[in-house]
Amino acid sequence: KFDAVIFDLDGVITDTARYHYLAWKRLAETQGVPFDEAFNEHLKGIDRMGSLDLILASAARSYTQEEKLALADEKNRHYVQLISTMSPADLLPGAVPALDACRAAGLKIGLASVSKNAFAVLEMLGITGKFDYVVDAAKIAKGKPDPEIFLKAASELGVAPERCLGVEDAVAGVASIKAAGMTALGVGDPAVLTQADRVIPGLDRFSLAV
Ligand code: G16
Ligand code: MG
Repeated sequence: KFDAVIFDLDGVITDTARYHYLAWKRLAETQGVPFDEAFNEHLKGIDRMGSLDLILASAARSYTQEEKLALADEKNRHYVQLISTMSPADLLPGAVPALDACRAAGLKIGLASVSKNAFAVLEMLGITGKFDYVVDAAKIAKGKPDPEIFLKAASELGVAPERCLGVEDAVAGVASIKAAGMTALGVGDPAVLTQADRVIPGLDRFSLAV
C-alpha cells in the first residue's frame, strides 16, 4: 500500500516535545502569559515564530518584531540547553525498530520536522543515516499545517503523496499530512488527533497496516 513513510521528529521519535513545552512555559511566565499542557497542544508542530505569536496573543501588550526575535532566541537558548545532554538513550520505545521495519519492507524513509534543531537532534540520537531524506525548517517556506513539508519530502523521495504514510503526534502535523493527500498515522490520543486515519499510543505499536 505504501512506498514511503515520512516521520515527524519531536514527539514521535524522541520526546523533545516535552523540552519545547518546558522552554515555552518559562518564556510565557516571564511575559505574564498563562500556559498549560492544553494550550501547548496547539503549539506542537508549529514553527518557532508561529508558536511565539500564539503565546503572545494573550499577552497584556503588543511586541515589536525586534522584541519577538529576542524572545524566540531566548526560548531557543533554553531549549538547546535542555536537549544538550540527549543521546541514543532518548529514542522513544519502538522508534528504531519502526525505522528498521520500514527499511526491511523496502520503503523509502523521510523525516519532516519544522525544527531548526532537527539535524542536531538526529545527530545526538545517532540516527541521521537511517533517513533517505530530511526536510527541516531551512527547506520550506510554510510550516505545518500547510502540506508543503510533507509534499517536499515525498517529491525528494520520488514517491507520489498517495503512496506515502505520514507519522505525527501533533494536530497541526496530522492536518499537514492529510492536506498533502497522504495517509496519517497519529501517535498519541485519538480524542486529540481526530483527523488521523489511525492512532497508536507510541511507535512501539507501529505497523504498516493503517
Ligand atoms: C517542532 C516542534 C514545535 C517547535 C518546532 C520548531 O516541530 O513540534 O513545537 O516549535 O519544531 O522548533 P525549533 O524552535 O527547534 O526550530 P516538529 O515538526 O519536529 O514536530
Ligand atoms: Mg511532533
